[in-house]
Amino acid sequence: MTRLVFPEGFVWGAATAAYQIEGGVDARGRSIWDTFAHTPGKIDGGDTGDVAADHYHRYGADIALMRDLGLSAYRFSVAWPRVQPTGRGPANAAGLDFYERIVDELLGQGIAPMLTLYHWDLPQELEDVGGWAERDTAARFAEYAGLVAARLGDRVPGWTTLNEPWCSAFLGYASGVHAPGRTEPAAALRAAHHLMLAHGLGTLALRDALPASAEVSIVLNLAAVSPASPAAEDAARRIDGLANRIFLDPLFGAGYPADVLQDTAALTDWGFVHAGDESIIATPIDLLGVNYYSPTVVDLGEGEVDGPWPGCADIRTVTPAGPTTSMGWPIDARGLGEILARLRDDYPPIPIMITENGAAFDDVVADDAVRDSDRVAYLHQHLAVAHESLRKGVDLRGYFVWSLLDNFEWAYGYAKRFGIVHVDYASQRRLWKDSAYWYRDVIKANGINGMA
Ligand code: IFM
Repeated sequence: MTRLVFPEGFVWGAATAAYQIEGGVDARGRSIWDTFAHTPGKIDGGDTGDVAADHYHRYGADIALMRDLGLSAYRFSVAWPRVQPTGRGPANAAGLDFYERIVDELLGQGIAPMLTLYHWDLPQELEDVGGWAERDTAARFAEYAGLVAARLGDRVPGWTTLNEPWCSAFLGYASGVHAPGRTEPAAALRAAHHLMLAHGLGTLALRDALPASAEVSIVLNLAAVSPASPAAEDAARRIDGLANRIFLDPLFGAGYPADVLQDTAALTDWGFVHAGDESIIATPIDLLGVNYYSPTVVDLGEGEVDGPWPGCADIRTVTPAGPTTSMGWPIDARGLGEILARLRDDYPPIPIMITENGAAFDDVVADDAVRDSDRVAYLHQHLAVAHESLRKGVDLRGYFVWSLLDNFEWAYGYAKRFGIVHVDYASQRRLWKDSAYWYRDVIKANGINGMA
């Protein structure tokens, strides 16, 4: 059996996000996800993140678990309303204390903290005055970034401004399946721009406060888009514009793509993009995070009512034949390779990390074990593609599994389990799934077996 060995120093990590695992809601301000989750009918089973995996109280044991896995890095997010309960004003010291404890504990265990400032939990007071559809929210984000950096900048080597602005803008403001639950396609495009502006302003604020050695990044959920038939080629171009190029082009200095502006002209004149915004968005970063789960296949046809793609009511996404995860997402690791190759070929050189990759399956606990061979196979396939991409010249520096723990999967609540460690929500007991043992061995060997 061939061995696929990763380069020395390759970062092996796991990722989580504040609202999905922390709980501890009484110690912070309210976010849009508190409001959304407590609105009847929005989340499967009426679940909320009030307790989640109770990481707020159990972070010490969870970090010991990370150490036992052998992680070299841990990607987590800071809940903005813990730091600024209303989204503006001075820092709440107790909120920053909590993240300082996490960071110090990680460093003590030899695990590099990789901190994300925004993984979707906007303070509710900011949404009350318009949320991401309003320009001022970008300025508020930069202020918040500066506060976190002032406290933790001396110890945290990796800083991410935003996680998946596509989801914040288009699931939050167009399809409304995520908080704040708005179905206003024009506002979704405004939100996309203000998120990117927040990224740029946030990067500038971080640069002011951080030592030169700190690395700043953004994490995008890029899509490998393909047409279901030749007739859908233009549809694929339009979806590619809204999934990928609307973020990547301004990030790398090319400004918003002309075809995206044209495709969405019936919704907005893009007057919310002010002179100078695009150069702020293009402020250089050190690293690009890529989250990948499944490919996107599109066809012409009636799209969803209130779909996530502004101006694309004539396009639908289709699920190709083949295996899917319990989310109904097709399993096809080739999309990851396509995205990495495209970044290598079409954009300026930049180090890349796969900052999320993983799968939900219907795990069963039996005899104190979770035999999740489906998840192991999924991770194995994607790591093989990551290795192949390295061989083909992609500057890939690390891989983070999503997720360390089972957690609150947004609109699906606790019904979907992405963790390599099982969480029994009644007892909060953690149980390593087979995938956790497998990942521990991968990390130890710094490699995987070649695919059969
Ligand atoms: O759980 C989410 C995460 O918060 C962001 N990326 C996708 C994951 C799976 O849906």
